[in-house]
Amino acid sequence: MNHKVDIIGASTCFGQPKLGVDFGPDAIRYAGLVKALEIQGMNVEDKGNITGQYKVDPTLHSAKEEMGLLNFEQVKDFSTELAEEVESSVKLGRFPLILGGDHSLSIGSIAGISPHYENLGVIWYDAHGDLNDSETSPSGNIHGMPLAVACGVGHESFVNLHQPGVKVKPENVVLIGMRDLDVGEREYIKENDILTFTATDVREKGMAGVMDEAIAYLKDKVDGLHLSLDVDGLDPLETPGTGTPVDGGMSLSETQLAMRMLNESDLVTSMDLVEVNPLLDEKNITAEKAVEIASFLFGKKQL
Ligand code: NNH
Ligand code: MN
Ligand code: MN
Ligand code: MN
Repeated sequence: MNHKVDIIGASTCFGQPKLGVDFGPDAIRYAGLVKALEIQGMNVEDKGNITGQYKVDPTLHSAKEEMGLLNFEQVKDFSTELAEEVESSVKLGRFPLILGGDHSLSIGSIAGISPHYENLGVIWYDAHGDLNDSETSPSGNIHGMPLAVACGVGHESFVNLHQPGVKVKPENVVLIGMRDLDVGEREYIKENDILTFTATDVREKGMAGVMDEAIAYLKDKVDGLHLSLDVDGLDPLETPGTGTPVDGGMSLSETQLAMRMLNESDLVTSMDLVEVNPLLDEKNITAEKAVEIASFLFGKKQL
């Protein structure tokens, strides 16, 4: 595991309609992220927040649509700025830990990371596939699309953001925790044969079994591994402070186990920790669990 960690706050809410997820990065900081990682021996640098040039207007609830994409301009601008920041972190040999913010930020984070790898792997830990495009999306919310974009599907200015071309091959993707997939996403997963573990697969095989399979599948073919963890992958009883909760999710202890196994695999080179919305939370417990999850990825153990 890279010991040099850059914390990059991705303070955006334009990928979905609920205000407050842009405060996620600061909520995670207030829950003690920097200290928690320093205790694990990490050299941590907090790079502050990326905001993009567009200001959030809390009185304005109607998002502007462009070709079925809500807040298209804002997401494009934000992602471009984030990709630059993430790329400079990777270039310095540091581990970018990107705090969200809604999941549309992964358009930018993956665009900044992938040029530095021949074969970037991605683990998408989420209730959702985030594999929609403007045609399959039931909502027009771009936070349901970033993995499709990374795989080369979607609006060309997203697909070619920061660097032209496909950022991640579908055969290098593993989905974990899926339980709310849209019709078009299911088709995409089948057509591209994406290794997928639903929430009930986790129940059936156990998290250890799932992570063994995921790590074995990725380890010999990828030269970098990006973990994109949406806190709605966990059960809403664990992480209520998120915009689109789905029952039947992972527990904190299953997630800790997954993180411990990833730590031991030594494969992970970057991470998004997203969809923490303190305005929907109860006493910041979702941010506290986000800190716990990151701590386990960086080596925290219970004994
Ligand atoms: N699949 C739905 C959509 O595309 C919901 C996406 N919401 C998420 N994704 N939180 O992780 O609108
Ligand atoms: Mn989700
Ligand atoms: Mn570049
Ligand atoms: Mn997501």
